[in-house]
Order: sequence, then structure tokens, then C-alpha cells
Amino acid sequence: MKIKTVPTKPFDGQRPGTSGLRKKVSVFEQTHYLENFVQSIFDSLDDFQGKTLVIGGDGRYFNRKAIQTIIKMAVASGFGELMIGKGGLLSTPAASCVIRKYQAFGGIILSASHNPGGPTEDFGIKYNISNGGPAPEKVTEAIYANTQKITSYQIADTPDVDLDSIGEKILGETKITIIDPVSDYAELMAKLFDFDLIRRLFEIGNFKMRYDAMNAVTGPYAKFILEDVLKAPKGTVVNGEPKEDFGGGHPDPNLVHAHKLVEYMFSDDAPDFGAASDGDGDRNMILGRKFYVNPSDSLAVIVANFWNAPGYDRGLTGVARSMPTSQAVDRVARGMGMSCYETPTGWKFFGNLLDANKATICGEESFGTGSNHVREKDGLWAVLYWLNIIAAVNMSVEDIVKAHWKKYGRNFYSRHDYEAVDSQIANEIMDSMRAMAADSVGKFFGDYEVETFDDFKYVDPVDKSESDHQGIRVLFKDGSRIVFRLSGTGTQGATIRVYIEKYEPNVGHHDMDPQEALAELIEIAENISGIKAKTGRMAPDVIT
Ligand code: G16
Repeated sequence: MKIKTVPTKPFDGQRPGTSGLRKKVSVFEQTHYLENFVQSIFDSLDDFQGKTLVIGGDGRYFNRKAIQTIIKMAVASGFGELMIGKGGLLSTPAASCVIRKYQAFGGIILSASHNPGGPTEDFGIKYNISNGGPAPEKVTEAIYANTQKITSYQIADTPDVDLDSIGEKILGETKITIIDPVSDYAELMAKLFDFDLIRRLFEIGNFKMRYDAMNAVTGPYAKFILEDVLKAPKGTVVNGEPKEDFGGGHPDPNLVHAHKLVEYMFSDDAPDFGAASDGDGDRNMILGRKFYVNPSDSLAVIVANFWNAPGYDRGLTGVARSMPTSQAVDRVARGMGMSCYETPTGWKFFGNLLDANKATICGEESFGTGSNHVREKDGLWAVLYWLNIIAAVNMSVEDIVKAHWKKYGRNFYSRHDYEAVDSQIANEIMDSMRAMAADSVGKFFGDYEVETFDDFKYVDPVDKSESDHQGIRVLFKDGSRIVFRLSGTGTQGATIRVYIEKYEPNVGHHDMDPQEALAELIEIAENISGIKAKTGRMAPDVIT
């Protein structure tokens, strides 16, 4: 087999963001664009010859084409085996599971997560290391540095591989193994949760749920685990066929983009439980009958109920949350006498804590929850965890959350997103707040006294690596907080995220609407940032 060396030139802007390189499909379709990034990944790695690389994606437009290119480049670079999900599919948590189970050298995941798919929409690629987790910053920075000096890449001159037949074949010196994308992951879930108990909930308890796979990658996983194994009635999983354009939808499981599920769950016909996952299956949204569970609360409830799930009932070593995530889980950790780590946004920051056994469960406000079972957040895992809790305590979702608030108090929480803002204006807004920081401590906004006003800096407790500029924090004396960040996952202009939080111990106030409970702080956020005034926007594009 001939290996071709193809001359190329660097492209601008190939720096991985919060979770890999995400761009419009048309950007990836440029000649050499994908190849340059893939070669830059390989050039940042040492001693991988003869070892295994896992490859899979969320099935979006360009997934299959990208995989064929990556196969040919991985063969040319000397990998010993490529494990590829059938049809080019692997959910992000399943890819992490496969990397770990087969002790692969690493993996390449093709996904732009919750961003829409199709010829005019988004595509993405990221590299995961041997622990199954996203490459840490020192690796992504090395990849980026390579993209800026690349002069050529290597690719095998060979026909495309059949991705749709499970089995093995040899290409040059490399074994190509097409695997069932679901089975390894399903086997792992069965070890973590009490499947007999959950099965009884469906079979005897007449429990009803709806799982919206949003025409994305989790359809086959959810149908197999929920309907075939756990015996939820057929039809429990809706939009279960992965489609290249996600059926024209925006595969982001939140109140705006999963509104059909939300409307159903708030109707009089609502089942007991509703859930959805995103494009690549690492996010989740949890709903009860006429009840929405905020992701930060979901994390706190999952941690507080660890003793219900067999995979966790021997105890947790600690927990971690991203900085903008609400402090609800901190209260649980304090109550249980364990550490709660606060990391920057990005699942990659949890990797060291999980590897060092400092944290067992991690979570983020951005609809992400997971544990040390893999090194990615895991949407279906969170759904199964909730099912396990519901089956064990025999309470409704709403009652479980309200009992939790009664015990720990409620952290009212909301995130306001302003999308596709002119990048220069967004950066000016952030810079002007940074300039305010020093003079703001001790100042009052209404009744709220500023205790800390800074740009979050993280020092990894394991390897002591430092990450600066991870979001502007305005922390008030009473524990309320406002956080401002620019998203690292958008592909158009800048997305400004404003996170608002207030603690309410009084159970009599727990039924308030979060936007109402947070109204004064929302106004203060505008006074501090001037987002509406400076962007001309009247309201956020998405409120979660
Ligand atoms: C990624 C990261 C998450 C992060 C989220 C939002 O998730 O893995 O850790 O919370 O993006 O990031 P940002 O606020 O920078 O847009 P996903 O599901 O997109 O891979």
C-alpha cells in the first residue's frame, strides 16, 4: 500500500476550544483542513506506533467522510489497530468507555456536540487520551502549535473502508475493527445501576417515561438499554434514529431546543419521567411530570442519593463542579464531609481529579453529569441514575427535588445566553468588567455587597497546571453570585453567558419561579456588564 506525503500550509484558527475544534462544515471541507488538524494531533503524540486508536462520532453530516480520511491517515502514521463504531457511530461517553476497556492509546471523536448538523451547520473533532478523557490543555496547545507550522501530512492511498459491517480486516500493517457501538457501554451501565429494580419499575410499577434522543447518537443506546433490556414500553424512546442533520433540529437538551419534550412533560398526559440527550450523548436534561430539574440541582440530587446505586453505594471520594455551576452540590458535599472541587468550564478539567481518585462524581450547569466510570460526561448514565433513584425511593421527580431543597435549601439558578454577539463587542464587555474588579470589592449593588470580583484562575490540585481567565466572578457576601464567561464552543461570533445564583434556605420560598427569585440579581448583572446596552439586545437568546 502506498503512503502519500502531501504538501500543505497552515490554516488560521485551528486552536481547540472548550471541547475540541468546532467549525462550520464548509470550513472543514476546505482542502487539507481536516488533514492538517489530524496530522497535528498525531505529531503531538509519542510512541503510538502499533497501538490502538478508537474512532467514532455522533453521525452528523461529514462524519463518515472525515472517518475515512482519519482511517487512511492513522494507517499511514503506523497505528496498530483502529477500533471504529459501526456506521461511524460512537457516543462520546461510549468512545471513552471503549478507550478505557481496550486500553487504547487514545481516540478521535467527531462531534460538534449540541450544535446543529448538516451541510451548512457545524462539525467538530477532538482527541481523547488513554484515560478516555479529553486531551488536557498542554496536549491541545501542542496540537495547536503543530497546526501553525505544518508543511505536509501523510495518508494511505487506499479505497474507503466499509464502516457498516462488524468485523476485522487488515489494511497495510493496521488491523481495522468495526465494533458494535452499544454493547461495551451497555455492559458498563448494567454494572453501575440496579437494572432489576429499574425493570420492575417499568414492568410492575407501570412507570412511564419519554426519552428524546433528538435524532442524534443516543437513539440506538437508549432503545437497547431502556426498551430491550429494562423493558420500558416500545415507543419510550422518541426521535431514536440518528440523522445527519438531526432531523433539522438543534440537538441541545434544554428548555428551548427540546421544547417538544418539555411541552409534553408539562401537559396533562405527561408520563412520570422525561429526559433528553444531545448530539453526541454526553449531555442530559431531566424532567418530572410538570417539573424541570435544573442541571445543578440534578448533580446535587445524584450525589446526595449515591447509596441507591450499586456502582456508588460504597461511598464517593469527593465531587467536582465547574465554577459557574451552582453551589447546591457543595452543600451536599459539606453535609457528607467530603471535598468539592471547583474547576473551569470544560470536562477536561475533571480528568486529573478522577484519575487521582479525588472525585467520583462531577457535573456542570451545561447539562453535563458523569462519574469515574468513564472520563466524559454521560447523558444516558444520568438518566439511568435518576431511574435508579426513583425506583429505590419510590417518589416522583418533583418530590425527590423538593425533599432535597427542604433538607439543603434551594440554590436558585439560571443561565442567560446572548448568542452570535460581535466578538469585538463581547471582548470589550469582558475587558471593561476586568477593569472594574479592583474597585468593586466592598461596594453595594442594591442589598448585595461584593466580596470578590475577579477573573477565575484555576490551579489543578494534581499536576499544579494553571489556567487563567476562566470567567469573571462577582461573589456577594451572602453567597449569591454572578458569573460572566465567553463560551468556548460556539462557531459564530461570541456567546456571552451570564450565570446567576442565589441561596434560599426558607422552604416557604422554594416554589418561586427562578427568574422572579433572581430578578434583582439579573438587573445587577446588566448594571455591571451593560450587555443589553452595548449589544442592542433586548433579551437573552436562551435562558436555562
Ligand atoms: C462542552 C464542555 C463542557 C462545557 C460545555 C459548554 O460540552 O465539555 O465542559 O460545559 O462545552 O462550554 P461553553 O460554555 O464554553 O460553551 P459539550 O457537550 O459541548 O462537549
